[in-house]
Amino acid sequence: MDNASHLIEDFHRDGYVMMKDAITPEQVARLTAILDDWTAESRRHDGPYGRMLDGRPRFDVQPDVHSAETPALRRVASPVDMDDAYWAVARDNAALDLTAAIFSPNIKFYASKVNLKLPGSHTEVRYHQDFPFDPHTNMDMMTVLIFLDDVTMENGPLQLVPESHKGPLHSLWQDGRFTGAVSKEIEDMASQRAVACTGKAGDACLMHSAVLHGSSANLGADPRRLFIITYVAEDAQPFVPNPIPTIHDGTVVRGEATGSVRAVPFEMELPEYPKTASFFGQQEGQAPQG
Ligand SMILES: O=C(O)CCC(=O)C(=O)O
Repeated sequence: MDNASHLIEDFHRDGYVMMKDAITPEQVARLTAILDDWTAESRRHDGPYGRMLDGRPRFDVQPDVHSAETPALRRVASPVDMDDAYWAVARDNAALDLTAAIFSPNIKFYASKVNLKLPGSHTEVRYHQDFPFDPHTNMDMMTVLIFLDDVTMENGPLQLVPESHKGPLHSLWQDGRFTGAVSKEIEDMASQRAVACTGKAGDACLMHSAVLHGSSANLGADPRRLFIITYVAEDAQPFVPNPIPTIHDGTVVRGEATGSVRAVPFEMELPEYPKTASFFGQQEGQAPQG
């Protein structure tokens, strides 16, 4: 069995797979240099700022922490709309090839973001599955998390629950409010079973959209920054507007456009379109930001 077959088999069993060198050191250097500039710019702002396609702020910062002295930029929405280096990586990388081998030769780009955990930022992600944020007619949706820094046990690695893609879709609504996070009971179960995804800058974690995952704060001295891309099978059609709108939504990045739809049965509550800069605000129960 060749290496790709191993990775495909591991993915179907575990719901995720780690890939070494998904992008080149030169690409890592270029993407992080751009991110360094964006982080420097964030020092001049005291709250979420910028504008994405739907008018919400593009850059999100950690409340009560972010300042000129301690920048705590935590999210850049749709970097592919701002810089061609990000789009070049999103439209062509080794993890995309593996996604096509796993799901379908025909793959569309759906969304992208950078999640940052800068030292001292206290940014954390509560447990959730991605699919209930972005329901489509079928579940061939891949979240590719590209490491822009070495990810260690100290700097807040992604924690995910192996094989959880075979289980139920969990509600992201708690007590009548869309929290973007699973219930306390599911969270406790998840945190006991989760494994950490660590690796070198340039590596990637490919995660099925139904895998339960979250991550805790960066307790180290080095940043942990991820370029996160969502790809879907070309015949998966969305049920809701894209919460991270992009000029590249639906671009076929592998194979061809067939214009078809494939549907599988499932039941879930529809998500709430975010009113804040990012899902961090939904997870924190923040009031809408302008
Ligand atoms: O940044 C992380 O650790 C997890 C990212 C994530 O789950 C998300 O943005 O949906």
